[in-house]
Amino acid sequence: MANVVVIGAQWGDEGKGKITDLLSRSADVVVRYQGGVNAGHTIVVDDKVLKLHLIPSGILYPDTICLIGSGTVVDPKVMLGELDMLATYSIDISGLKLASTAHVTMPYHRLLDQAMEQRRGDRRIGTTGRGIGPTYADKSERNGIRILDILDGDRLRDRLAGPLAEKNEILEKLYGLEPLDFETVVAEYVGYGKRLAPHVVDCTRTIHSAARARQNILFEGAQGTLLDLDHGTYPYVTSSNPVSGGACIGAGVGPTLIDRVIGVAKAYTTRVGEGPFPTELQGSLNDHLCDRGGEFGTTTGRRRRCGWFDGVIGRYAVEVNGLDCLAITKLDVLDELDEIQVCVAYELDGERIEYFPSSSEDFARCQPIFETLPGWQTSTADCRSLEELPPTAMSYLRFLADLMEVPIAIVSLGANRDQTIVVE
Ligand code: 2SA
Ligand code: MG
Repeated sequence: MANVVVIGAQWGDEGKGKITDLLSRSADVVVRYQGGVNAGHTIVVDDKVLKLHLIPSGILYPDTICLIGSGTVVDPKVMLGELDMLATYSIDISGLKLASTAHVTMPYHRLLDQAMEQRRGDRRIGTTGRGIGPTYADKSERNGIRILDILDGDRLRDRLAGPLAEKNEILEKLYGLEPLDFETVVAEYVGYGKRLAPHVVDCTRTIHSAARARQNILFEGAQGTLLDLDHGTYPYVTSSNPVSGGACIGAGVGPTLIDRVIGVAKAYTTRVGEGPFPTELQGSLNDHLCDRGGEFGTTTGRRRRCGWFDGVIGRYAVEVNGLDCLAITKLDVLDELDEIQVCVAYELDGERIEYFPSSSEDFARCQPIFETLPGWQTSTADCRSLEELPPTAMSYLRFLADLMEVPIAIVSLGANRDQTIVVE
């Protein structure tokens, strides 16, 4: 399998969890390289539905090392909750490794994320409220607390004193919130550190010793391309780099280590949170996709906005990630429709454009130009090969592949592991 990066080609929730679960079978190491507990993947194994936010889905394979990389931000309380949940299913967690250099989401990050959102009013971003932005901001400002800092009480006291005093002032004066007690925070986080310590490793050394042993490494992106801090619909983005290049930074590898990049896209589009979304549907079609696709956030339970497949952002995702191929998920959600639309270009101020505009204001004015394709109105849930798919469903897939000029390598037709077609 070699070294593979799996990324979301849309706004997140493309079904990456299922695809990485599939690929994890042949991976020796699975690495998360960005994001934190804002992510959420749902994995269905037999009749068990597991919801994970931080821990890679590869944890289900006992011999796989799962590394939460340096570029992630870690809320230790949530992470320990996930470990406890996995323990109740008797899943072996000894392969779980956590980068000592990952940044820690502290209680003030969560409070600030929520307070800042409230203050933004109708300019809010629609964050998950999990403290992601403030944690990354502190990292950039060099005020962050890293995993290695919570492994030692004295070290944490030393690192935390300045930032906590400053945060308390902001919480109190700007937002009218209660300040946090220094010793209480220290005790709580040192406690988390103690429990996490057996999993803590040096991120780059772990990866490179696997690479030297020619093990297969799977880099698992969270969120999606259009939520990328640099390349997404700024400011309606997350605070990390979900694009494939983020794997190099967040894991500490050079681009030459990566052999293949797989983009995951839904057969339609969803977005959760605020920000422009040209192909968004209103009314009954939106409701149909949402209900049929179970489009509710794994982390916040928020209803996802639904729309048609957008080939313009698809092509953009192919370029910024250097995609070799695509996995198309949730094709079965379209089963009942008599007609399906695909956005092939935008109209911006009376002009046809085929590229993703860099300004969110321009993007918000883009009107989708659709092509209409026939639906198949047959269940695809039990199809196990391309030949078994209705010809109109095949034509739909071919249309998407031609539009984005990359082959489709995987088609997913439901949440279960076996509802998958791998194109040879
Ligand atoms: P944040 O919390 O600072 O990262 O939010 C900034 C924007 O990024 C979006 N975002 C997401 N979009 C889709 N899925 C995500 N994960 C969860 C899921 C979300 C949930 O799997 O469903 O449960 O609500 C995710 N995480 C961040 C977010 O909506 C903002 O637009
Ligand atoms: Mg998700």
